[in-house]
Amino acid sequence: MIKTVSTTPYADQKPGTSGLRKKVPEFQRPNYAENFIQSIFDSLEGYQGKCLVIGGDGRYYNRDVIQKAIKMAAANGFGKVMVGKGGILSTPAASHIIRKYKAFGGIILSASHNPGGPTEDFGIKYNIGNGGPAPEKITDAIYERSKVIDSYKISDFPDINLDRIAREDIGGMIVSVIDPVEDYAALMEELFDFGAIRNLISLGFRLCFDAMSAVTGPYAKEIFEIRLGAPDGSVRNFLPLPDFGGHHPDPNLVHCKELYDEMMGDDAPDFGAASDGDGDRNLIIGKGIYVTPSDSLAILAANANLAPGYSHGIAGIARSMPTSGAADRVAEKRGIGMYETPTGWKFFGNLLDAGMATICGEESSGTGSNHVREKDGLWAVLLWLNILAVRGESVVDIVTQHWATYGRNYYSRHDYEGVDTDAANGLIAALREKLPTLPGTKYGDLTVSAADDFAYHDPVDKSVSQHQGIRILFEGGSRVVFRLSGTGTTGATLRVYIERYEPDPTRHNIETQEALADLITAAQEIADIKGRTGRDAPTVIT
Ligand code: VG1
Ligand code: CO
Repeated sequence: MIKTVSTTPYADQKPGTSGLRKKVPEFQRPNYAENFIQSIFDSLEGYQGKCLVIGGDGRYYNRDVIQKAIKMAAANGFGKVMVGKGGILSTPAASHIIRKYKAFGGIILSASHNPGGPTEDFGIKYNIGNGGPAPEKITDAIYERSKVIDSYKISDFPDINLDRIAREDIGGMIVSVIDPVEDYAALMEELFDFGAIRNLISLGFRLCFDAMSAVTGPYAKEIFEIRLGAPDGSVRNFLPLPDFGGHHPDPNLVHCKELYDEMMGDDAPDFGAASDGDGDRNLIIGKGIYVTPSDSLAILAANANLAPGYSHGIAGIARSMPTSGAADRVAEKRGIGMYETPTGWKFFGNLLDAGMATICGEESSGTGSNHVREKDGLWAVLLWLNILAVRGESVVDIVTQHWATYGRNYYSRHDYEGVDTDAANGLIAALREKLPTLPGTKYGDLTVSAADDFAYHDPVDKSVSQHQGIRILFEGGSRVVFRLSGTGTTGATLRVYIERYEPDPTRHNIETQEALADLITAAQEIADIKGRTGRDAPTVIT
């Protein structure tokens, strides 16, 4: 039976960079999740009788919201729900399932790299029929709806058993509990030369993948150990846990310090990698070398033709604005398109759909291609392995040769987490005000050549997205970028992105923070970070 439940709106359901993210206790407020899910449905048209994909990263509260979402989908008239066994679907796998089965859309339950548990983070995101995150037009509509919603619809059938693969008809709607790994693993086999990678591994190449007790565990076990023959134990922390074992499932040098230390040690494996809570990010570390995500994007784009799925070359590259310009040099040399978008994967969807970009990336450890419409952690790892298998060289050799050919973009991001929200907003507002006066100003030996507030004009649907980050460019091509995070749940996070281009190969071995030291000082001065936030130093440096 369908019930219509009356509700009162919440004022804080504005989706951020990647869906709505809040602390679990906030999501547990009466009707909080229901309001948001109904607001999603109310913002869509034409889904009657169609299929909705539902899955999440296995974090605390995942199963509860999945049950609610299934019952609400039934009450709202969907004809079918496909849900991953155990409530599990990595973000890229969900994107693939939506595309493969031509679903109307999907609901992904994740707060990605944010910690999980009863007092930690949870999130809900809607993806459209192309498999990608809903564009701003839809997320804006969801937010508007959430501010006035007064009822939601839910069916009162008992909870679905999520722990076995089955297909049931429930009050006229089909619920199909599917294997979360199978379709995704098959797609990876189509794109990459598993034979070559298997051969590399059989010759003694050692790889180590840390699933961080998050969603990629079952995928990585199946792909690396079973299909590619890596020895048992190559995949670590492979069991998805509701609290990720108490860690942040964020594959950066802070939260993957153990792996990093091991990769820098004497007996290091040849290749180390990790992914985040929902499986869309990647960390790549070669023996003795960390590969920055911006460099990784450029190197993957330059070598993608070595993998069967990209053997005909790539049409273009897209990167988020704060991502370094390393990929631009590859695009320039190849004579292919290069696109600069705001932060967040939703901005790549149109370029991918239009065939303008094939490979996309973000400095925040996100890389992906037109195989799905999300960034994809395991995809990036597999493309690296495919390249390593074909070239027969080490990661460090491939990276240094890339720099020698294209020059090196020294790059770092400094995050100031948990800053007072008003202080952070004030800092950005003050910068914005200062923009017209900055060109020509000197900071040490650096002279500002241009400064603006990045606005994106989507070449496909012509939509415009304003205020996507403050860019300050210096003479000679270096730059710093300031923006506030749209995924955090406590206070504000100020992100400062710092970049310098160095063409001279004899200057490619400087320690990154040292190579960027004058820009770091300039950034602190221009934004008066200490004066406005009280912080002497960033919380996280990547
Ligand atoms: C961050 C990253 C951004 C990424 C987003 C979602 O956003 O900077 O590049 O797309 O997270 O990734 P923000 O607004 O906090 O800077 V995930 O893996 O959290 O879905
Ligand atoms: Co993620």
